[in-house]
Amino acid sequence: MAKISIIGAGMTGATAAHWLAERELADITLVDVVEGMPQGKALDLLEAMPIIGKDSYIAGSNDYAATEESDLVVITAGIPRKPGMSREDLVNTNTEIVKKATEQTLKYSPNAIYIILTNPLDSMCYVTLKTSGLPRERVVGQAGILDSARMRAFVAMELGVSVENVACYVLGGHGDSMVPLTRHSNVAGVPLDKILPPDKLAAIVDRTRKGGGEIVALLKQGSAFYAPAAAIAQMAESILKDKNLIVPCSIYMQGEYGLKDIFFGVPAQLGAGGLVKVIEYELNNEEKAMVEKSAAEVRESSAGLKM
Ligand code: TXD
Repeated sequence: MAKISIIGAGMTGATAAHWLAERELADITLVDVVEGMPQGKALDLLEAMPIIGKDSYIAGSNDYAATEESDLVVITAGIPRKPGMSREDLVNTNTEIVKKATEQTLKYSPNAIYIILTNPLDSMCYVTLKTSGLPRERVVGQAGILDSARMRAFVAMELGVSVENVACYVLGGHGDSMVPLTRHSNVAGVPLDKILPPDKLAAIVDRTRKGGGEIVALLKQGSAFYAPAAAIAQMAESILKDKNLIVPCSIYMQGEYGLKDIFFGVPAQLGAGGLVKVIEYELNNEEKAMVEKSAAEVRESSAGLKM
C-alpha cells in the first residue's frame, strides 16, 4: 500500500487521516510535536479499521524517521494566531515550522509529493517549494477545493438540487480576494448567472468569500476541519490513483493567467507525479481585474517571507 505522512496531527491533520483511512488509500503516519497525541489518535483510528472493514495501517510519532519512504507528505503543522500576535509574527513562526517539516520529511522521503495546508496557504507552499528545491509539479496547496465546495454547497441548498449537479470554480489566493467564477460555474451545464437571480448569486459569492470566517465565528476556537480534510483526501486520491482529476489547487505560476513566481489557486490536473497541467479559462476584463487584485495580495504576503 502507498504511504502518506501527515505533519501536524491537529484538527485538519487527524481528520484527513480519518477520511483517507476510510478510502483505504494508503498507510498513514501522523507526526506532531505534542508528545503522545499523534500516537493516541493513530491508535484510536487504527482500532476503528476492523469496524469499517478497511486495512489501512495508521501510526503516530514525534519523530520524522517514522515518515520514511512516504509517497505523499501533507503539511498541516502550524500555530493559530493568538491574541496580541501580529500577522507577521504568525507568518514567521509558521514559516519556520513548515520549513523544518519540509526539510525533515524530504530527508526521509526524497520522492514524495507535497500537499500543503498550513496558512497563509499560498506563502507556505512557496516556503516548501523553495526549501525543498523540488519541481513545481511536486508541491501543491489545498484551498480551492474547499472554497469551491463551499460555493457548491450554497448553490445546491439554494436550488434544492444534488451537490453532484453543481460545479463551481474559485480561483485566486486563499483569502478574501478569492475569485469565484460565476460564468464558468454551472448547474448541470447551465451557467450560474443564468440559473440564479443576480442578488441570490451575489449573496452566494459573498458567503463563499467569507466561508472560513463564518465557521471560525461559530466554533469560537479553531477553524474549519471536516471540509478542508476531505479536500486533502480528494487530492491524495487523484495523485495516488493517477486519476487526473481537475480540481482547484494552489500551484506555482509559470506564466499561466499572466502570473509568475507566486502560488495561486487555479484548476489543476493531478496525477501520479503531482501536477500534470494547469487549466486556463478565458477570462473577461472584470474577471482579469479580480485575478490581478488577488495576485497582488498573494505577492505582498509572499514578499515578506523570511526563509
Ligand atoms: O484550506 C486551507 N488551506 C485551510 C488551512 C483550512 C483549514 C486549516 N488551515 C490551516 O491549516 C490553519 O490555518 C493552520 O495553519 C493549519 C492547521 O489547522 P488545524 O485546524 O489543523 O490546526 P491545529 O488543530 O492547531 O493543528 C496544528 C497542529 C497541532 O497539533 C500542533 O501541535 C502541530 O500542528 N504543530 C506541529 N507539528 C509538527 N511540527 C511542528 N513544529 C509543529 N508545530 C505545531
